[in-house]
Amino acid sequence: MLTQMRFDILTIFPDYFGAPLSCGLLGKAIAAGKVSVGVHDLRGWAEGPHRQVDDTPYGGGPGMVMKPEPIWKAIDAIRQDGGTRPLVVLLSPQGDVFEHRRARAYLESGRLLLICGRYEGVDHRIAEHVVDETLSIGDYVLAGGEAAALVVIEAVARLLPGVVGNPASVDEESFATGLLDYPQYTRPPEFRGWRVPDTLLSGDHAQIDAWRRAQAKALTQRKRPDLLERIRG
Ligand code: JEE
Repeated sequence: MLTQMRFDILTIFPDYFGAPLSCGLLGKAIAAGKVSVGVHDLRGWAEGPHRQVDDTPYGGGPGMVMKPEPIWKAIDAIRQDGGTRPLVVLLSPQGDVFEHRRARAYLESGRLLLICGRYEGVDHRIAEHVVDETLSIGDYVLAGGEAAALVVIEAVARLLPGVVGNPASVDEESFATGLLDYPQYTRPPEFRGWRVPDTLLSGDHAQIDAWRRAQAKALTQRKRPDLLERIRG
């Protein structure tokens, strides 16, 4: 079982990653040496006085496309340094949709290089010939790959042993079990007339477990029947 994870990020906005990598669970995992992240400025591999990383699309159309040469040089340089060769992932609206199962596979790889485009995306030759896979975090359009890269890093890092406080919680959570979470409550027992379900106040743990299982199942049936289909196969 892997106990450490290395992430490399290629971006034209290295500053974007400051706060997210220093706060909360991820910040702690990095401080503890369980996770390491290298943020690489693509412009360092761009040519000319303007360090140009984009150009107009062949065939016309709106916006700009990221040039292949700086991205290829950067990937080649980043994957040479450090021990293990990374799995190279390009964030893109056209990618495979990110899910828990893939987060686990990324953890097993030990090292991930995340390529963040901007503008209208990256010259297709990079997706076809250079990267190992193309990934989307969902069916909506972002302004670039950076926010998606953070989503992937957070989802993978929390699967490392010791990153989440209680390790049992990682295996029991919804996308590991295939069910949505049961509803959670805390004090007070009554708030503005809204009461916590009596079962949870009963102290009867067999009854509480049964209630939670039933709630999780009913909620999944109502909101995500697709998840139940997948459990049944
Ligand atoms: C990487 C550039 C911006 C905006 C045009 C959009 C027309 C690219 N789940 C996810 N959503 N978006 C991304 C993502 C967005 C990116 C880049 C990832 C690099 N952009 C961009 C608009 C368009 N197309 C789709 O419909 C057709 C293209 C992402 C992830 N991961």
